[in-house]
Amino acid sequence: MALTLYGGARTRASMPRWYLEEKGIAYGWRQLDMEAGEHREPAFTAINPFAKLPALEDDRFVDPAGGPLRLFESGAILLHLAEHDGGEFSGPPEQAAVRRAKVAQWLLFANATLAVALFVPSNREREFPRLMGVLDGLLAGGRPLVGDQWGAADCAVQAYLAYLPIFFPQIDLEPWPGVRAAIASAQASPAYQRAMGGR
Ligand SMILES: N[C@@H](CCC(=O)N[C@@H](CS)C(=O)NCC(=O)O)C(=O)O
Repeated sequence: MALTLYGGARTRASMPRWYLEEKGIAYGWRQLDMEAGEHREPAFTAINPFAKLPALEDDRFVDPAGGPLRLFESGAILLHLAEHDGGEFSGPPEQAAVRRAKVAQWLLFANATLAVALFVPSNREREFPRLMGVLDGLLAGGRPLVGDQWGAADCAVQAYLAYLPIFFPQIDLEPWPGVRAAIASAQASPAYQRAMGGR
């Protein structure tokens, strides 16, 4: 299998896994037993020295340092998949460059800005409503964030938003119908349901 995704129950591996499932990309799935500390064992720290999930092995590419390409960070994994499997950056080079830059922007936003607003308690009061207000407007029409097809940017942003009812059911999403629709559309996707199956 060219692509092997390493994940664990209740980890962000569900994000690239959703992308793979949604796009119908063939991959192997290795679920590590985190409670048993499998992610800290040398077999996995050879793939991600930080011992965190997800990680991806792609043996279509040879790392000049040796072995197949090994990637950690869900955003980097999504960007790689968007490029080589999702066909998100095909077409005229200038348009492809713009789409690639925008996808990178949304992946970084999701992982560095949105995730922090959600999961760092001190940010949840001030930063979170500010981000929700803007996202709500951007998501309102149900259009993809980049280009005209659902892609890595939508996957990352929707996956974090869909954590809201799971981790913070007390947060009232009533003021943000666009955000609620984005969550509902993720939850309704069979590919998302399969990716979240291990939760
Ligand atoms: N920014 C990283 C976060 C990775 C991360 O923190 N993964 C958690 C699970 S969601 C993990 O593996 N934690 C295990 C540990 O820290 O021991 C990403 O998006 O991939």
